[in-house]
Amino acid sequence: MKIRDRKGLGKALDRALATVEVSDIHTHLYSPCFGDLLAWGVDEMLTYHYLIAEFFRATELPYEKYWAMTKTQQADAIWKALFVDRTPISESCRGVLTALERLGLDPGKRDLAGYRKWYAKQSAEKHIDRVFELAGVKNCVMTNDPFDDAERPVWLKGAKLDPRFIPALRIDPVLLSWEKSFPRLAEWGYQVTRDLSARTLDEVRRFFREWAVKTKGLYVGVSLPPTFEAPEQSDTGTILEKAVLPVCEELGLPLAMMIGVKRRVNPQLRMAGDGVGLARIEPVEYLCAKFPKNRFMLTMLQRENQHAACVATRKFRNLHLFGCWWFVNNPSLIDEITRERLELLGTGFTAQHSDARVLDQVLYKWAHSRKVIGAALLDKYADLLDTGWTIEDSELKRDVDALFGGEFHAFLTRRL
Ligand code: RAT
Ligand code: ZN
Repeated sequence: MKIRDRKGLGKALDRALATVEVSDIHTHLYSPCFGDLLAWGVDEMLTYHYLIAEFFRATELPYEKYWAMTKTQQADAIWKALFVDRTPISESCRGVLTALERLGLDPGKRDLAGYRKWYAKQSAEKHIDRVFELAGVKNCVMTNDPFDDAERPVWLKGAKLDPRFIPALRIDPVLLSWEKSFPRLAEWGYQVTRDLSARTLDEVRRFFREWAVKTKGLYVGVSLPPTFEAPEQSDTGTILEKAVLPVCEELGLPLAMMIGVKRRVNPQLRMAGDGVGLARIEPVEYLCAKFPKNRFMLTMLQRENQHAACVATRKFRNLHLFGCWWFVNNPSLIDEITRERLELLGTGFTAQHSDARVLDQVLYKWAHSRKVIGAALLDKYADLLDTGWTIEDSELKRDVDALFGGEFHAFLTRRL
């Protein structure tokens, strides 16, 4: 069906956005076979680290006192400070309310006890079905770290994955802190030493290969600091070029680079204590040019890095830009970044990932992003109609599918 005007466009776009089945390509969710690692429920949402950071600015409670509380007490304290004593206007707070509303609970009641009661009656399996269906998400990519002591045993005894949860191998410990990590590799039977000798690098490659095969990871991922450099004469530089990228090429796996995080700028906040910094784009350009047979994925944390990331993506077919990550996953910035990307890349990128750590968060992250991305798309299509170009319903659906996961999955197999 041909779309003739902005009104028709709005309707067709709403339909496409409502029916698109999202592939959520970076989350911290786990298949149910990992047991308690899959977080869900209202207390988990309230104690999300994004909210913990906001809580500490709204309370006089000493850090240690908060960390000594039970999860329920922490959730109570956050609820009181951010939802009762203040208006929950921040994106992370609003997210909790959207998720509750999507589940049929009434945020207007402000009834934490009632929400808890409702959750207590749900089973994990049914809740997963419900959340995926309500969020319009068909699958999500996990973050699987062999160094995680809770996760590793599940892989070792053979994880029986729910197919909606797709693995991705996370490699931060080996790539970023070799000095601390090599003794663990040695403990697990790899013949490694502190210095990155040829024999050690051989074994590091064996480690990556074995875990990539064991997890059947869709890609290999790492979060990098703003100071990330390549080429670099360092343990990280050597491991990256001599172990990670060769194995990625051999197995046809992209390396996802998430650049810009400054870990623990306030250590008292623990995992809520990370900050952001301006990164250089040159390392990305160097890697894409030097390793043309490798695929790379890129997301950057600082707002001021977004434009350079788009331009680098234009230059390399082996680079895929994805998501509005963490501190830029806010409506005002998603709006800006999506428009910038559409203008520079057409539909050749992944508009969003959720980064959800709590299952229920996919409800709000995708609801909020759909709305903002939809508004940006509407304007862009309207500009096309103004030229006299015509647009079919089916083309619009094709584009939306591409932006919400289709383009990424095509990138995985596109010939380089
Ligand atoms: O968004 C987050 O929850 C962050 O804490 C990080 O996990 C980040 O997304 C990462 O994957 O390093
Ligand atoms: Zn993440």
